[in-house]
This record gives sequence, C-alpha cells and structure tokens, in this order.
Amino acid sequence: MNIPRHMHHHPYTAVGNEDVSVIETEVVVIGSGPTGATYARKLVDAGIQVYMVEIGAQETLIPGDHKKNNYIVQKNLNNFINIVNGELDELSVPTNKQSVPSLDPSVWSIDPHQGTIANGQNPFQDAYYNIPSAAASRTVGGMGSHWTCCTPRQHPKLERSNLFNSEEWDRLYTEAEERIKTNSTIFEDSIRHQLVKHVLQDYTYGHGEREFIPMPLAVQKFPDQTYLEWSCPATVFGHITRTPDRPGSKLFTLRPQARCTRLIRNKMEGPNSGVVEAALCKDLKTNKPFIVRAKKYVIAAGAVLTPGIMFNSGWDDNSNELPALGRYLTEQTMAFCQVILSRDLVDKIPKDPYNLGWKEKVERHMARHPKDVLPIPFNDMDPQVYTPLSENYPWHTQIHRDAFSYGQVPATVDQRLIVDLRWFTWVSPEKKNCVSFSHEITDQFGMPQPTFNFQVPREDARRAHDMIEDMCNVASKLGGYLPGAEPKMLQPGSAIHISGTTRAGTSKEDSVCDRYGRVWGTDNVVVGGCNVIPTGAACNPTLTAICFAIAGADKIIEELSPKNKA
Ligand code: KBG
Repeated sequence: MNIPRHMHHHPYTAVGNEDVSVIETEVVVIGSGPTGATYARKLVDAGIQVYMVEIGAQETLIPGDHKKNNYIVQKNLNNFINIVNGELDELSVPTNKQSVPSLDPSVWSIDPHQGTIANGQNPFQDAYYNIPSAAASRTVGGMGSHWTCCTPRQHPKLERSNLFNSEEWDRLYTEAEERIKTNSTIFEDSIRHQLVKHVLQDYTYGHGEREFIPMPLAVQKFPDQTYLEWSCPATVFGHITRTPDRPGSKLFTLRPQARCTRLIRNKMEGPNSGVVEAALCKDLKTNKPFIVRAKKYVIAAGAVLTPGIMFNSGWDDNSNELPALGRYLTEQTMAFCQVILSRDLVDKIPKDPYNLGWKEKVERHMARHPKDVLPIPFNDMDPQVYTPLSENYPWHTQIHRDAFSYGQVPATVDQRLIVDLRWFTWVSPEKKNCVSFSHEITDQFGMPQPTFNFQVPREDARRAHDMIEDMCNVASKLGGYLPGAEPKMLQPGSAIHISGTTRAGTSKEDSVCDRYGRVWGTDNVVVGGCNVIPTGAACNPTLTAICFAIAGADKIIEELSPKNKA
C-alpha cells in the first residue's frame, strides 16, 4: 500500500498551460485541526499515505501544539487572550455604511452603496443576519491550537443524531476520548475546584436531579511537568509528525501555508463523471500553484471554509447538485458572566469544611508567602465544573476559568478569585439558516467570501432566555459579578461551534454527505469537522466531530484495503 511519493513537473491541463508540480499520494487531507489530524493519524497507522495541506503556518515546534502548553501562559491566563484573538479571523464583516458627518470632507470615504471588500469586509453581509463572531483559525492545528478542550458526549435524546445506533456511538465516543485523552479527574486536587463543586452540589435549587460535576477535559498532567498538557491536534497526530526529536512517519507529509483552492472534477459523461481527479493548491509563500492527486480527498477545513472550497469546486448555486450545502447551519446561543468569589466562601477554605486536606495546603502556602492575603496556593488549579445538559436544564454549562478572546481580568483583581460562567444552548437546524458564497468577491486569501443568513428560531430564543436566568441563579451562589463582566448574551458565533454546513444524513435533499462524510454524488470526496454534525447541540462539538472522523477514516481504510482497491 506504500506507494512512493514523487514530485514531478508536467503540464496539467486543468490549470491552463502553466507548468505546475504534481504530488501523488493516496489521501489528501485539507486542514490540520482535530478532525484532519484524526483522519491523518488513523490512515497513516493503517499504512495509507497522507498529504496534508494547511493554509496557516506552523507556529509551534511540535506541529499542532496547543498554545496554552506554555508555562508563561499558564502562569497568567490573561496572556492567552491575545493569542486567541490573533487566531480568530472574522469571516464576514458587514461593510460599515454609517455616515460620519464629522469626517474631513476631503478624505476618501465609502460609497454607501458599494463598500470595501478587503480583509473579510463584505458588502453583501446584512448586519442583522450576520454571525459576527464566526471565525476561522488559519494555523497548523486550527481551532485545536487554542480550544478549551471541553469534551462532553452529546445527550442521547436531546442532541445526538440517529445516524449511528447507541452501541456505535459508544464505540466512537470511547475511541475519540482515548485519542484526545479526555478525563475528569485532574482537577480533583484543586481547592477552588472542590469548593465550587461542593457549594453548587449542596445547592440543589429545588431539583435534586441536577449534578454539578467535574468537566470532561482533554488534558493531561505529567509528573515531571510543572504545567498541564492540553490536548490538541499534536496529541492526535502523535508519532506521525516530524518534530526536533523524531523523523515522523514516511507516509505523512504536512504542508503548511498552502491553500487548497478547489478540487478538480471530471465533468465528462461516463463512469468517472463527478470523480475528483486532483486538488488544485497554491503555495502561499511562493504564490505557485501545485496539484495533489489522490484516491480520496478529505476536506476538514472548518465549518465555513469547507463548504467554501466545495463551492469553488463547482458545487455552487448553479450546479444545484448539493442543495443542502451551507444550509441547516446551527450555532449555539451563549450566555457569559464572571464572578468574584464571595468573602464567606473564601473564609471557608482554611477551615477545610469538606475534609479534603486544605488546612495543610493553606498553612504551607501562608508560611511560604506570609504577605499573601488569600488562603489559596498560587499553583492551585482553576475550577473546572459543569452540568451536563438535561431535560430540566436543556443547556450545557461551564463553571470554570478559561481565558478566551474575551474575559480579561483587570490586573488589580486577583485571578484566583475569579470564576467564569458560560452557558450554551442549541439552535435547531433550519434550512434557511445558512452560509452562502459568491463568485463575485473573494476573501483576503482569494477564496469565495462567505455571507451569513442566520436568525435564532423563536423556541430556541425562549430557551436562551431561560438559560441566562439559570446562569444568574447559579452565579449568585458563588459571589458577585466582576464589574464589566455582568451577565450577558454573547453575540452570535461566540461559541465558535458552527455546525451543519455539510451535514451528514441519508439523502441529498437535506444533507451533503452520508454518516461517513462521503459527499453525495462523488466516489472520492469526504468532509470532516463540526460541519458534518447534523443536529442542533448545546455541548462542545469537537469530540462528536472526531467521532464522525473516526467513522469516516475507518470507511476509507476499508475502501482502500487491498481487497477493495483492485
Ligand atoms: O469556554 C469555551 C468553550 O469551552 C468552548 O467550547 C467554546 O468554543 O468557547 C468557549 C469560550 O468562548
């Protein structure tokens, strides 16, 4: 199965007369986030050659590492905010059509009927129907290089699709958790984690059935490391990538800073009609096109850029081959606040009310740092508590600390006192909620500009309202609001969990691919990522996207196995 890869030059008719290099491989994977990494790892481990194309640069020594795997960042989470901000490229920015009457009349100013189109600005975007925080992370590792690593399973009744039966889901989730190293025990030693968990467990709020439990997180703690090791695409790639310490697998090539422009399809009538023959790419450093020829093409380039590549490959509005492409888009509604722990709770710590050995820890800390006014060791890990979604509380919650692109804590506030509350609920998939593309304008990377048309359906909006009320109730048991971080709904897209844009299903009328990510009407194109998830879900989608990638990769392995290859 190990076909030697060779690069050679020959004129490729599909891109005109230009002499372009051609790379031969078995499977090309576009995108290096958690799902691309899952495909690559499984295929390579099965002896299949993989060429991965990633538009972003490799910014870490180990490809696809988490930017939080850094002592300095873990010492001060505020440092992480700028990293995340820098990695979230907004996808559609409505052109500002507001008049500015005080503008110096001699300067160039916008024609309100046109607008500019640089850097994601989009004159077609109606601000009212936008998903303003929708973003892409163009870097090796994709969103996995800064994600929060929260990896719950979807609720079997409220969230999960029935494309797999419950045994199949169990098997997929178990493998996904193993690959991404999910666990719920690492934070058990933390005083604040236990404090928050116990206070909220004691508070049953009239419904005994609600559980406040440790959040499932993809993170490890190695005995010889002073900081936590957050899981990421590097974890999933494992041995197949090249690092300073190892050569990586001969079957795997990662090519950063290369854009996949489109797939080249055979449009001739006949048995090969619709089959993809090559991926047309461009090296962004040299601006030179190149071609990758493979047996299978896996697009895992993010929930918005994946349908964009497909649109550019001819599955556009004119072709009408995939009427569900870009449609049934879902994005969770999200509520957020930050509290400062109450004086009563902080004062409880030295008394060790739950008999968890806090007294010794606090005494040791005070002896070392007599000037510290808080009975909380500096290396006490952050709280990481959640409540799984349930029929009575149909939202996913996170009661934790998580510096993201927002949530900066002022330098004058001790970060040990801060707890973040994030509540998420689903938006049901509706055909009219969509991302569309146009051949008329491109984004800053020369790809079709996405435009969103998104509105929260009435019933989902009501649930979002109940959700924020619940968040306030829970917050009030912990402390008071950090000024500036009082409860609010975040703008659409803040969860960065857009799903459904190439959804899996059973027919092309309302889906783009089957449960293995195989695109309808082609033999050799597979899509991966949250875009494949067909249901509206409240919890973090990455683990479920990895499940779909596991199923898809297993199918490719079966199809490319020697007996089926002939
Ligand atoms: O807190 C995180 C959360 O875990 C998540 O999955 C989402 O993407 O982003 C949140 C921060 O905004």
